Amino acid sequence: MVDFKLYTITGEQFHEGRDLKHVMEEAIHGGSDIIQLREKKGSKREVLKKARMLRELTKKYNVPLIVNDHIDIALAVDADGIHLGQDDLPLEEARKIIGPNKIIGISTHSIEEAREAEKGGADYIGVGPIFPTNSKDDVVDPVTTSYIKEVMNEITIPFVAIGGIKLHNVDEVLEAGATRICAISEIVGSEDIKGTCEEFLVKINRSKESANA
Ligand code: TZP
Ligand code: MG
Repeated sequence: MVDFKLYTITGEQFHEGRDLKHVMEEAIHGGSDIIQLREKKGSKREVLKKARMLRELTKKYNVPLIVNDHIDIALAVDADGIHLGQDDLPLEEARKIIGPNKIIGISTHSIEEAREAEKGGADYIGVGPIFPTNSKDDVVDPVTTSYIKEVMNEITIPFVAIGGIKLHNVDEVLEAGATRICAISEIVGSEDIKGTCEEFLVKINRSKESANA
């Protein structure tokens, strides 16, 4: 079973000229324990090139690599899995293509979507956007932390909270019950990427300890 605490997704519009490899390597050095290549603009070949580079990087550190949208590219570079949204290839079809051993993550915005993903054999779900975000086009309204509570009560597969999560508001997300956090802009747009990841992890770990106390 896949498990992780801090999920970093690429978002080159926030890199401010910094190289993709450098940015993601800093996130890994800061403790990010799963990486997603999310590339909405490039040609297949450009995305493939980035996926190859990130595969090499994540292998070096033994961190799972997930590719957003492109099942063919995920297979071509032997990524650990794919992440799909509600308008992408349905889970059942994706599973047929990618096989039983790869990770499939599904974005969900409602408990109905979460139930469907769980029933269909998703390995984890994204739960969000918790807060408003400018990192995604056509984003739905924030689902707020109340959706986290619904998922906690009912869904047994791992879930990761996403959308507008920053160091200044992550405590609210953790208090609602999330144990896995995903961010784009707060991490890859940070001046100190490694330090930002470390700070997220301090908060995640503190929240886990108090939940277990
Ligand atoms: N899916 C739901 S919200 C979101 C995605 C990809 C964007 C998250 O980016 P940020 O910068 O952490 O708000
Ligand atoms: Mg998608």
